[in-house]
Amino acid sequence: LRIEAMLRRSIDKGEIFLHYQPQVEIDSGRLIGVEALVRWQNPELGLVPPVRFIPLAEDTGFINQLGEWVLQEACRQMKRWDDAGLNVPKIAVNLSAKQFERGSIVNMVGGVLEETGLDAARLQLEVTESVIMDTGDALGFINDLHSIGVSLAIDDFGTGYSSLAYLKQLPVQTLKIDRSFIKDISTDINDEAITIAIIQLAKSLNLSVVAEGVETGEQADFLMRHGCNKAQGFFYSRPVLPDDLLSKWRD
Ligand code: G
Ligand code: G
Ligand code: MN
Ligand code: NA
Repeated sequence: LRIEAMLRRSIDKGEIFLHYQPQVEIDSGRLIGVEALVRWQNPELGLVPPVRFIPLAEDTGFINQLGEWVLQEACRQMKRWDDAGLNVPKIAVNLSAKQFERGSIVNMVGGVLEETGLDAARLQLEVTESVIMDTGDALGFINDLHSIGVSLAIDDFGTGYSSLAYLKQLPVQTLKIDRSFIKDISTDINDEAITIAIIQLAKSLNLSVVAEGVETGEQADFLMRHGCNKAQGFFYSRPVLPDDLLSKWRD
């Protein structure tokens, strides 16, 4: 309960900030985007991981405020990188199921884009399969988001359940292969088979595919050999602060 009260005040106290993890084109090593990942640094609690405070934020409704703050900050950061001469083509921001419940998600996203001036084509929203399958009228919400020009990625793909018929109908652009499949890609034949199947599925549905949790060059080679040329993971970079991205990627 006390942590809940602390979380409610976290934004105003300036305790919330974002890390950014690069997404890379495997063969060229080019930076193709970043994923924004929220952090909470509290004087008493220290650095609280999102797996601990996102569920709490969801249960208390604070996720709506937090989600809007994250999106605003992510869009503003794109402007700062632009001004500093770093080309970050695209930013991905995670959305939780609770943010779809109020029905005003499109207004929120549209409002933030207008206010920050970020081109909608440079914003990608990440949702999990369960967000899509469990949200009433997900198709409607996703169509609305698509109509204002933002793209959508399905996060943690392969760990939830989603209907392929549904997937075909949705204006989704990207599948992100969950890192649990990538982890043992060179030793576990089931993980290999699943990864190859997801890449093939993406190809046949004309979707882009990004592998998550790439930690080794062998994993990157495997992915490239099987037709996935986009990756995110510690092999390329951990999630970092904006200035670290600048110093590593600006030429
Ligand atoms: O960075 P990592 O520990 O950084 O993230 C753990 C989990 O928290 C991931 O599943 C990620 O999707 C989720 N997460 C990170 N940032 C956000 C955010 O801004 N909003 C939501 N809803 N989830 C987030
Ligand atoms: O669920 P989502 O994909 O949004 O989660 C992102 C999470 O994955 C973050 O917690 C991030 O720190 C973590 N992550 C990113 N790259 C790697 C990696 O290469 N290995 C591992 N183990 N975790 C990673
Ligand atoms: Mn994600
Ligand atoms: Na993921």
